[in-house]
Amino acid sequence: MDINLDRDYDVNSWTEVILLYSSALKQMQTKLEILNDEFQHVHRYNPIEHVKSRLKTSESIVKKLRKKGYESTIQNMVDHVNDIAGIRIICSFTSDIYKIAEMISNQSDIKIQYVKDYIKYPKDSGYRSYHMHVTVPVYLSDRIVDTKVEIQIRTVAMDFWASLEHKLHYKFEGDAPEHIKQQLIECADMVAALDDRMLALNEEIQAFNTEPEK
Ligand code: 0O2
Repeated sequence: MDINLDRDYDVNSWTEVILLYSSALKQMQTKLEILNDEFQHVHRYNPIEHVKSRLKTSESIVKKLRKKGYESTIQNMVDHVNDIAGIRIICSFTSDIYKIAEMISNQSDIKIQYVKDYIKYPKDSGYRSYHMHVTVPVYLSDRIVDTKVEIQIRTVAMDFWASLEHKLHYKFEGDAPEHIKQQLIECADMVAALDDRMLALNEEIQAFNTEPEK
């Protein structure tokens, strides 16, 4: 790692910054648990299948700074790397994604910085997911720090594709042959079609359950 840690000031800053990001993740995880429990209580249904969280590795932070043309300093990392704290929410249906995003947006202490809807506008790779860049307040002993968190919301099927694509791409160091890229795009389209079909099926089943008995 070549983030400059040769001065006490930087070591302290690094530890403090990491403490903030990991606290922000804990804060978000609790919020999501509460939302899911309440949703289960009211609607007898869990929109969230599971949640994963991670802090970006120092190597990955340095790589991103380099890619964006910034020096590896703690200030640059705080200012320009928006996904040091990352939460991934996996749900069953595409409609759950927008429900969860709305529930998060409705929390008054969460500030939405920007949203990237890669479901309406998939990436060229075929990647689909809904990204929210937010800040959550972290309450320290003497101040409150709004801390950045990237929230990725996707279905089980989108997550399956993204995990495998990530592994395959890693093998080619991001430069896969054209025919492999093309097949991955086709698989992403199949995943999207599967999501649409499962959603339609779920809606049909829900309507069937609520139809009055004759
Ligand atoms: P990792 O290991 O997942 O953390 P910004 O963060 O807004 O300044 P950036 O970095 O261009 O800009 O963000 P982008 O492309 O909107 O989203 C970045 C993250 O989304 C990636 O994180 C991946 O997690 C995921 N992602 C984006 N595109 C793809 C894709 O084509 N395939 C897969 N599998 N995942 C993708 P990192 O930093 O790459 O790594």
